[in-house]
Amino acid sequence: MYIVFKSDSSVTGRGFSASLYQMPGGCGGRMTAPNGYIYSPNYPNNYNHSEDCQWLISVDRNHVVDLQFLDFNVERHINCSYDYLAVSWVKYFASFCDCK
Ligand SMILES: [Ca+2]
Repeated sequence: MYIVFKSDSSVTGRGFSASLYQMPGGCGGRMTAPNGYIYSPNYPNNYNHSEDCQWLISVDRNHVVDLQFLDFNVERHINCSYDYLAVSWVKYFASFCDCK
């Protein structure tokens, strides 16, 4: 699983926290993080402008990753063009932002 967090050059938010656990199921990859947490920089204080953070989560064969957001607060934008968290897993890709 590849996770990217980016912010642009203006307006920041608290960022995010998320828990990670590997669970039976899925296939491929190598285990480097059985469980734990990831945070945006400076969390729970605001992250900085122009952040570019990347996490690579590898798990054991026959395991998948359970990623659960505990908090999520980034600059709001209707098209996620400013600050966002992107998650990719083989053919799966998801992008998270505040587009309310
Ligand atoms: Ca921003």
